[in-house]
Amino acid sequence: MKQLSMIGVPMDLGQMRRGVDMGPSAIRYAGVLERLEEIGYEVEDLGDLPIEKNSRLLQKQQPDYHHYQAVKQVNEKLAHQVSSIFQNKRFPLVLGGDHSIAIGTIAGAASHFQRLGVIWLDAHGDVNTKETSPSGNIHGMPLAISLGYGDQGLTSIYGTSAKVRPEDVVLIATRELDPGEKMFLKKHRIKVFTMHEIDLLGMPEVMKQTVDYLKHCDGVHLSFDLDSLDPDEAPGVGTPVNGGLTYRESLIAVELLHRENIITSAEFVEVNPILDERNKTAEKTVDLISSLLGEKLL
Ligand code: B3U
Ligand code: MN
Ligand code: MN
Repeated sequence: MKQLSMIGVPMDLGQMRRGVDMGPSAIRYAGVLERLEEIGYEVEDLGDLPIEKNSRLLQKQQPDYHHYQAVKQVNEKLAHQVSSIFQNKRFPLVLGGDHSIAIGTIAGAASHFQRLGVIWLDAHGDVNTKETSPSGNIHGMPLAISLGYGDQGLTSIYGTSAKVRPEDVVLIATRELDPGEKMFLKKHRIKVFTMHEIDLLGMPEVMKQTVDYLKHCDGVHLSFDLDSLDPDEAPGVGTPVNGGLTYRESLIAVELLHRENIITSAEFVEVNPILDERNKTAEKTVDLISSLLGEKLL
């Protein structure tokens, strides 16, 4: 039997909009456990990581990195948890929370592979550093941090410096990059399939090239930001950007990843029930998780 451990990270301190802390609840409520059991998984739900929060803490902000200490502490705990899930030979599924939690997930996962590949499905690049960030929001920085760029307290979580190499990363569905992020992606020659490439090539070809590009990696983490979908399809996200993936495009992407059997850990982030319509973004998230893990239409 396939074994999976699910952990919720109700983190909303990596950005300034409240509500994304309810993402794990919304995804559970949409039936993730039942769907995974139906496919044949033995699912362990580890519950939610505790996140210390009070009104004072929410007021206190550091201009360069909002809620720095809280984000750092949670990611340290998350990295340990993800690592022990691997030690127990189970598949780690992390439910966000904002995208700052990728710092911990990737750090925990990277410690179990020689070369961890990362597929980053997102409207954004999330490769800001404090020098380039327009917001000071850490959810716009996790990929840079995993690559070893940014604050040393964050890059050194669960193992010193870089967790992944630039040539082992693929961004997909990108359509809103800050000027400094464009420079970063070009400088490090990171593979990016923007919406332009997806329109031109089609998602099946993009996934084929992605799998081929990462074939030398011994593990691949999928970091799925729900704002990669078009806001018409997934309105319940903190920073919606027009011109995104259709629901069908996002599904074929994860279905093909399942067929190739390369994903060794996954996280689904930025679901914000406050901004959603009748939990439809969380319901689509559950469809995506189930398809990634092997659910079939027939
Ligand atoms: N790039 C901007 C906006 C942003 C990043 N990630 C999301 N929004 N979801 C920033 O603040 O870094
Ligand atoms: Mn993101
Ligand atoms: Mn995003």
